[in-house]
Amino acid sequence: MAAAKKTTKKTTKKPVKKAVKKTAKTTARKGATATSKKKTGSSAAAKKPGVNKVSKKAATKSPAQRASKRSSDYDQSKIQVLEGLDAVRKRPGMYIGGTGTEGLHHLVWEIIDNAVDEAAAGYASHVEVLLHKDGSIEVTDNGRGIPIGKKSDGRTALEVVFTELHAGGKFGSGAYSASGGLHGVGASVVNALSSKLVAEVDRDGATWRLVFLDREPGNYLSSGKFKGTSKLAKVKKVPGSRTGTRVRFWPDLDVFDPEASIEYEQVRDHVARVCFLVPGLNIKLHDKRGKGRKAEEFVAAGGLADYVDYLSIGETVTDIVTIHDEASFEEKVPVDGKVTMVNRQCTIDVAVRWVKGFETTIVSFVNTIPTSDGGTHVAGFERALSRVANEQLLSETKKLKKLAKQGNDRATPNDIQEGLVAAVKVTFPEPQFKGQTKQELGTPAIQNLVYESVKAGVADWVSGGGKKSQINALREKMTQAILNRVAAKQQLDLRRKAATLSSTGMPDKLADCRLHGMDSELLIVEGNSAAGPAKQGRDSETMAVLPLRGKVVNAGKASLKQVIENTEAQALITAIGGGSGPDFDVAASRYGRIIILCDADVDGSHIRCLLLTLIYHHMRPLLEEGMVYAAQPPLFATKHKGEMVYAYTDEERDKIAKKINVPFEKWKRFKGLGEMNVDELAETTLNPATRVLKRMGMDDAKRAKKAGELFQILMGNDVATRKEYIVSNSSLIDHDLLDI
Ligand code: TSJ
Repeated sequence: MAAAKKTTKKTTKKPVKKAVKKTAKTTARKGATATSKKKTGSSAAAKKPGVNKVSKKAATKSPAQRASKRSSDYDQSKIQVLEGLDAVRKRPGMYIGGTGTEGLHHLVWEIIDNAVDEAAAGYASHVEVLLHKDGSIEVTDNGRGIPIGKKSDGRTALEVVFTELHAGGKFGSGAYSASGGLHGVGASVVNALSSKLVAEVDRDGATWRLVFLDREPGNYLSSGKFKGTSKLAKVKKVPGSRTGTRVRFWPDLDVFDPEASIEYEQVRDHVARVCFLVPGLNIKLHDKRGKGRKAEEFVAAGGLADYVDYLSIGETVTDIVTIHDEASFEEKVPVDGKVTMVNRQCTIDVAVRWVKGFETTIVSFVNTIPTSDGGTHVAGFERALSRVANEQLLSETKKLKKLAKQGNDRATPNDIQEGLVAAVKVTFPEPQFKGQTKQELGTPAIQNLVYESVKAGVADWVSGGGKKSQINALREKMTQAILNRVAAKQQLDLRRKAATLSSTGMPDKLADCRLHGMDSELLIVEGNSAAGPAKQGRDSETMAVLPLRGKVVNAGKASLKQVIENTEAQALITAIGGGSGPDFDVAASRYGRIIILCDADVDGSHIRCLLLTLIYHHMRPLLEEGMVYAAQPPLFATKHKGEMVYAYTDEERDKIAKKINVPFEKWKRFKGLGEMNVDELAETTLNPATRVLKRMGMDDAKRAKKAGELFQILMGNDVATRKEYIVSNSSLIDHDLLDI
């Protein structure tokens, strides 16, 4: 599911007082300040104490190369480690989505979320976030402290967490899940993109420190010089019971865009959201940059239900329904090149409510990680709602009966989710993420687990668990959503049709005249080829041209709806402007004459019949008032003494040919109006002084209607009927009806 999907949105709302406690007090600890020497330039390495000597020469070398030169501590494997981090620096976008503000925020979330994970696991109750004036970020928790015991290679977990890419994957379900097991990028990515990082752990009666300078682990000597080493520095003694982790990092200005910045509001939103995910967790946030802000403290007592309440705006339709379920699934995981099946435990937590508005808010999480692009858990959730809404809540709804007959009564996800406020959270180890910024859950098995849990939970609520009045209100809300959608679509279809009319309300293809009144004319012209010359040859003051392009509906046969929906009929009715049917107002007609201009062939007479039938059925007063004419284009033309001479029938041509003594070969035969040039058309059908028109009356129209039926038979695809008709009525076709 894309982030842009309808109105689903990220939780970027301001914390609500009810759910969030604030305090102005701040208790920033000073432990990290010993290493917080100010960075003054963008080329951080050159200006750092203790690095100056090396950095001038080795500026173009990788930290790994520098490290290998500088200290014998570093064996080949360590160089590889640092080169791994260099890969992150080469393509930061692959790990944090970019090097702008968003990417920078990713670093902050990574560190905060690791502390929050410790709290989610039940080991920490307080987290503190400090935004320092020097651009560094410091996060402290009171959890167990990242383990500091030496492993066989002399390195500590603390070092590994910050130097090994995806260390969490390697540690897997082991002890060090905080370093990446639950998270997208891992703390090593933060180190990779920082010029300096200071990690401190309170454990065993002391504060232990490891500094990473340009990703390389070590510590400052008392001289101020930096020494690369895996050995932790014992900073000071603390009470034996005190445990916790503190991480402060300086984003590398060589990596991030100059305009990238950490935005307080965003940090605050992140922190507020995280509080809802870990009930009871207390997070203090203090921005010391700029003029300085008062510290804010966030605590949320409840879980997702509190969150949904916090997100609910306006009057509610239902209470909050919560679902908690546990399930397991199998997953194929590659372990040392071999694919093994592992069993995963998964908990599913959902809180839903509907409010009276129309917006949809679905927030989703995997463990404590927000999945702003949704994913398989959200897909399962939405599918379950669709299922319960359609199969249970809305079935047999009276107001939907009519739509049900058209098979149009199903609620779409949009109908169901109008006014929905929901939080969906799944908790399980090693989730897979998809998408550019890895904010979409990909683990496939999750979809069905969530689907089943939510289906059962919501079904229970609908069939007894919930208040009757609320369930009825929800049914009514969704029913209205469906009805509104269907009505809106019809409206849209109508408007789309109207859009084919120009802004004046007239059909686009109408070439109107400037003056309207008894002396104006509408020329209905068959086909495009004749429309051009007609437009050119007309007197545009009083003559309008409406070309017909598509099929004209047979108004003698069609339903009113079919007529209304016929583009050509619509164009004609609109152009004439007197309305249609019993309401037709002849006085409102925009033209004094309606002139049908069709070819003198079978197709032409068919179209003329259809037009007459249409007028007969829907604008009859035009016929009654004698306002409808058929143009009589000539069939033959010839030149005599520099003037055109026209003939309208074979007989007429023969007569004239004799009289003016022009042989047959010198006559031109028009197969259609389109074959005439502008002057010919103007003279024969447009110029009132020279053209021949035939007035159409009611009788003509009635005959046309009959002829229309005949044409239907002649031109329709019912071959048997057609054959029979032609055999038994051949005389009628030739002489009577066709000659309209
Ligand atoms: F992101 C991070 F790694 F840099 C980081 C981690 C940053 C911050 C501010 C805190 C933490 C963090 C990690 N806090 N708490 C922990 N906990 C552990 O790493 C930990 C401690 C003990 C055990 C154990 O099994 O004894 C296991 C873990 C994962």
